[in-house]
Amino acid sequence: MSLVHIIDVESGNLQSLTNAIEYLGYEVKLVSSAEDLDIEKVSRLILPGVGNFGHFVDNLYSRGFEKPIREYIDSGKPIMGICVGIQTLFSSSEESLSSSGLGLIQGNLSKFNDSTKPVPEIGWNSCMPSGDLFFGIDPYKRYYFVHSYAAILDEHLEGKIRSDGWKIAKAKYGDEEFVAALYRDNVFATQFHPEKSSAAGLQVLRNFLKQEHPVTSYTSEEKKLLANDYSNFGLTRRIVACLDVRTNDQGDLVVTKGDQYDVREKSEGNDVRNLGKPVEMAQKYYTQGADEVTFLNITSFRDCPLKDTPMLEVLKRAAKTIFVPLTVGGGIKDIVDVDGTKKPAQEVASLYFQAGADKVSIGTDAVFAAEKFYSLGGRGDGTSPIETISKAYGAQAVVISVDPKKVYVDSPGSTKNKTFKSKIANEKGQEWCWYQCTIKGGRETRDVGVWELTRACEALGAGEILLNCIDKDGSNSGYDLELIEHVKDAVTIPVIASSGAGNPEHFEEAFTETRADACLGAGMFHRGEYTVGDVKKYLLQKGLKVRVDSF
Ligand code: 1PR
Repeated sequence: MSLVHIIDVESGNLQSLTNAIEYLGYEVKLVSSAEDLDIEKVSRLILPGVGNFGHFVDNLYSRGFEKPIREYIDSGKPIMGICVGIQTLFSSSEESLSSSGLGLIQGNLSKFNDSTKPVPEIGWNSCMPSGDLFFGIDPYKRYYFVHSYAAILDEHLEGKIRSDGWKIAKAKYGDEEFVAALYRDNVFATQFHPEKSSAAGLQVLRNFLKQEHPVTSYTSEEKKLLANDYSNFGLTRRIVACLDVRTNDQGDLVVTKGDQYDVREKSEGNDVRNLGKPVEMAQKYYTQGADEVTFLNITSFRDCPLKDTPMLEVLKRAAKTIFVPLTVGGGIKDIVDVDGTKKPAQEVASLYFQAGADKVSIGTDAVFAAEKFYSLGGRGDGTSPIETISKAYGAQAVVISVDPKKVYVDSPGSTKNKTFKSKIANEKGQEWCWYQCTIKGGRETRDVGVWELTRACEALGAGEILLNCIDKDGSNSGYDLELIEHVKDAVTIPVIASSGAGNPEHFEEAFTETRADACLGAGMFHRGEYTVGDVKKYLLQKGLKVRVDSF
């Protein structure tokens, strides 16, 4: 079995990458200190990175990796950079002006323009067709991107990179073209995450490891169906499958599903609804084509010893065979372990990242953080889990899970929170409304609106919003479209619509009538009424681009 070396400077996606390479039949050795990088013995080297450019390159240099990496590159043996790994090949980034990259490419990285599209770019994009793509990168397949900064191309930068002998795979996010992958001699790098890009990404990784450049051909019909369009900034419509997980009365960890968050059967002894086993169900949705899988530990407010958290084991097992992004939520907060030791939220999150999670989602603690943000006059003090996790792992790793309820009022003056006039009046004829945030899975309401909460969390460093709706949860009546637009008006980070999906039409409705960046489904998938594939096929028929790995 061949050995692959991965540079380990504690960046978030190492476990996922390790899992993907092992799945392809290779052995992995993580190298966390420069002394252990014996370049004579290395035949394939990977430089992965996530999070902040400065944090990553400074860490690389302080651990003495610069010299051996340069020597390895000079030796002519294959090296591959991933995400911040590709960025490290450039000279600098607007993200951290005081830090320098390796400078193999004399160019700067800059931030996407967020006045025209959500930033970070999170989702499945494609490379633009061109005659000289490499390592089997396929313009009709989709790859998972998650980043705010990129080598954004203008004529000057593109000309310079090409004249230095690099081949470029270009992608387009909204109106900006950027470097999706690069290749010259023995150096290959991708801005996307092949280890999180399902079968298409694994293929690219395999091609690099084997040093092969296959080309897939398509019929003109297939090309028409699969070709990218830019109606959603170049991203496919992202479908997320969500698993609410808890222990039932028999002590088994089960996937459950509530109606307005009530997960107990109305009859038959009032048991917790048991819809299946978390890992098996997650694998099923991955096979059906889910673009992401989210696990929510819905009884996390009950404390349990950190290392025994059953969700860690779920994540570890799921991440071994599921190669799309995994999010885990529930209990991401500062905790006091049973032996009395304090564990900061960042440490809790890091255990999940090490287990294979790509993002953590924060519910209850996000409400507390927003309340504090406003009490400090609109700023954070650096201590909230949103701030600490975002600083260490990047904004893209921090999702805010919101559990709001609609509240009608007589007039906007009736509350300090942002209101709007709903098209759906209540039984009293009231039209003005706001959405009140709750904590502990809807058990307690707080005097903070979803508008205020999401804006505060964005300012504190969150990268995405998972927008549930207690009124709609489990109703099969479609998403709350007004709520989605209300939140899209509040923030520029991506918003995942959740709660209420009952059929494929509801996904189409949310994608065409709102600016939802992704749509999440739970009950309709768990009950077997529709598969993720059914939803995707329907959206494709309606002209909405989705990721399809195979027909
Ligand atoms: O507060 O940070 O510990 O996180 C707890 C997490 O658990 C939060 O993300 C919260 O949303 C979630 N949660 C808590 N209680 C429940 C419950 O259902 N009793 N589930 C719960 C939230 C919402 C979605 C659901 C959609 C789609 N579930 O995950 O899957 O509403 O459902 P549908 O498509 O069937 O309508 P913390």
